Amino acid sequence: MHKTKIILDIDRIKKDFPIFSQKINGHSLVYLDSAATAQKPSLVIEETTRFYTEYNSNIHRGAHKLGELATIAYEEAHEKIAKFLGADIEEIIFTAGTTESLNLVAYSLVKTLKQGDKIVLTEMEHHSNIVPWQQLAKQYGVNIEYIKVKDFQLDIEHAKKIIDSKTKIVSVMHASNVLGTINPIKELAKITHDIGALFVVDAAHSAPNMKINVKDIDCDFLAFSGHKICGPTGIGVLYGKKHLLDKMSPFLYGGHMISEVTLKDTTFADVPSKFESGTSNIAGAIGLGYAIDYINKIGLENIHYYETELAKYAIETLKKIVGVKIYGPDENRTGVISFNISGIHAHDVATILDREGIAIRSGNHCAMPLMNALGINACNRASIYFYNTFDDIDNLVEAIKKAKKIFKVTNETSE
Ligand code: C6P
Repeated sequence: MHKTKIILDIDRIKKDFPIFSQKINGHSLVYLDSAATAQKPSLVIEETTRFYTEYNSNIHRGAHKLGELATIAYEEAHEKIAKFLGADIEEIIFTAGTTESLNLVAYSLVKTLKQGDKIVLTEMEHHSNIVPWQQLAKQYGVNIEYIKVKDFQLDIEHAKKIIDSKTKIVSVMHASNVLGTINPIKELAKITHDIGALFVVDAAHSAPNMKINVKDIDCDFLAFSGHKICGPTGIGVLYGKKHLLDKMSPFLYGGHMISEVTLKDTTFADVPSKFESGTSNIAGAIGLGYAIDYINKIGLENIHYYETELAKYAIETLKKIVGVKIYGPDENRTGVISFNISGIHAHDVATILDREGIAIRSGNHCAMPLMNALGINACNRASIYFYNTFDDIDNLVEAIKKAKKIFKVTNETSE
């Protein structure tokens, strides 16, 4: 019997997700890969389908009824996201996902920097918060420094040292998609603003798992993806402070983002349209709006609490298996648990678990610099969301024991 205050009716919640009604390799699906992408509730699937079946139309263009309905639904989605983040509606830009949001910020900001200026990132970033900055920094003669990771946390003393008068942008993930670590984002925002630089937050892994308020964090920009928060793929969000977005030049040029076009020149629309060029992912935005409704109904505080309890149980149980090494803090974390089993390659572990109907991710998790800092090439990652159960963790543990038997890894094996 697991000792926890049950605050969510998981049996009922699970019924909202059609994917759980099928068998995978003859087993009930144990989905522990939500950090890669979360499952979708019927509400999101049905509302996305309803857009296509009942009012599919382009937005902000046609004067006809369908166009009006689609525009209203799309703008409602903007509004839902704004409320979700504690932002104003003009501060919310729909993108294809976190990757595009971070590219947009990087392209628009780095070209305003001078040779010798500095951007500060961290060793634990996802590639999408490293590669755009790195490639642009090369082009504009800008330097990049990385805050070090120590004991699965950001080394704040190191951050204070490298965020200096040359620093113009600091971009940091709120929560790690590998370690689960929740970074001290408000403290970092303050350190950054004290020297007059801009603070960007990659919230891809925090927005699905904990309550966020952009005003409270006092970030200048914040990005997240729809698919990690039960929404569709191919839709994401960039929040930016209005006065900063107003000053920034567009990222993509074309239809919708203009005010006036002549053969000589173009003036641009106001935000957010200035950054939403072409035909948007209308169905995706509407679906994301409904995903946010669904998450709000369950409550992010409840989700975070329940996930933390499950993660605590998983860590305690996994630690009892000889040869299992966990990469991540015990506390102040989200529900991703990265680990290796001595003597078995991560990909082999994931393959054996799959045979048991258990989905986890193995590899570098789009965080090669972090893998280097940890001294490994790859690891397994079980990522928990609110539809997981204590039984899912027990199944994971049993399957890991089975993998050890298959690979004849004895209990005497040292790490
Ligand atoms: N991480 C994972 O398995 P996109 O792919 O653009 O939706 O999100 C990129 C991204 C950026 N930052 C963080 C912290 C993320 O977790 C992700 C997505 C997935 O960890 C897929 S690579």
